[in-house]
Amino acid sequence: MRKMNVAIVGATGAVGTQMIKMLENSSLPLGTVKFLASKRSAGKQLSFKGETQTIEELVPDSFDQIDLALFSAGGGISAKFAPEAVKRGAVVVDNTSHFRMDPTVPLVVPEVNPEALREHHGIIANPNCSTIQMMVALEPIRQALGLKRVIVSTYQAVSGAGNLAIEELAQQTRDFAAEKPLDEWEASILPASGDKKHYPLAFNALPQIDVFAEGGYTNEEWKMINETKKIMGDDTIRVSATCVRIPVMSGHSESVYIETEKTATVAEIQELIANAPGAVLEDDPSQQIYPQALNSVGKKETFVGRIRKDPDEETGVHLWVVSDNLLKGAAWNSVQIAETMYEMNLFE
Ligand code: NAP
Ligand code: 3JM
Repeated sequence: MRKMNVAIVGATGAVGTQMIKMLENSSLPLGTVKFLASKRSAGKQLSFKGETQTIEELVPDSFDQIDLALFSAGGGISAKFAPEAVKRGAVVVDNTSHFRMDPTVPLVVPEVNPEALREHHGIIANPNCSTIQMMVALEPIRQALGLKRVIVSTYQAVSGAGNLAIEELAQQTRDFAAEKPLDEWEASILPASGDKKHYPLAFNALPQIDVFAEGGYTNEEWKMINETKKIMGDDTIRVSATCVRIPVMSGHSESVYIETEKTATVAEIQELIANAPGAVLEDDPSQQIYPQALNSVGKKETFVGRIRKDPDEETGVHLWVVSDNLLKGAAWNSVQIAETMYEMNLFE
């Protein structure tokens, strides 16, 4: 195929910055690469493959001659501009939640359901960061043993909430070090920028990610529940989630409890993970080996450990699942989707 012209929407963001790095190292045959953001960033410069590039303001005509558009600038921007990109002939990989549950839009983790890409109508949705890493860990178990039930609690890094949230935590941490009283710490973004109240994250744990919705669950929790069923193509899997933000910069951790159809030993489950694409087994309690958020940063894989049987439920298994939320959770999964589509000849 001829070279592919790519646009990155939200190129200055926490996700967009990592998209640029993933694209720099991608196997895709790149033509021009456009860096799009808001008017605030237009004219600023960044480096791509050692060359200086200028950021442009996002407008509908930004997508003329573009083959692939990677979106991560918020759901409202995707709602408005993804159809404009498709109209102009681009394939869109969208990182926001806007299109994820649309039945005409594939929701893809390449290790799990690459064949869904064949059904696309111009837009492919990248799942939520917390869903993606859980899918990498659970799909090999589902294939071998069947999956009846998932109960997950997350320990999510602040970088999943964007650059302003990262800066807010950094400032609160400096305030703590300077012994500033708690009531003088600034909190205007977290737990959810669109919500009424804001709380400090430094030295804290906030059991709210995104806003509250039906049944006392937050939107982030509903994303994990609904996306899991769609990606695994099975509405009968019982899923529940509790999503918690903790003061870690990058790397989401998850305590995942599952019930399978068939029983297996810990050693058998460890082998399934060790042989699974995109997963790395880090599980040796005798040597205190287990996945850690800090060690996951900058890596594309999902790390799995602490695998153990539930003491009371024969088919119950506990796992600890860690991945870089900005890479497999967002930028890498998106670029991997594009690379997979290229390999499947889905760019005409
Ligand atoms: P961020 O650090 O706040 O960056 C936001 C980006 O969007 C910036 O590049 C910003 O450009 C751009 N933007 C904002 N308003 C715009 C406008 N009116 N027109 C054009 N560009 C605009 O946020 P982030 O963490 O990178 O996340 C961005 C989005 O990605 C989120 O809103 C979310 O939907 C999605 N996301 C998905 C996952 C996932 O799990 N798959 C994870 C994190 C985020 P300026 O610098 O010019 O303001
Ligand atoms: C991760 O539209 C927005 O305000 C973005 C909110 C957001 C999302 C989302 O819902 O797209 C922030 C961080 C996500 C996500 O991946 O679901």
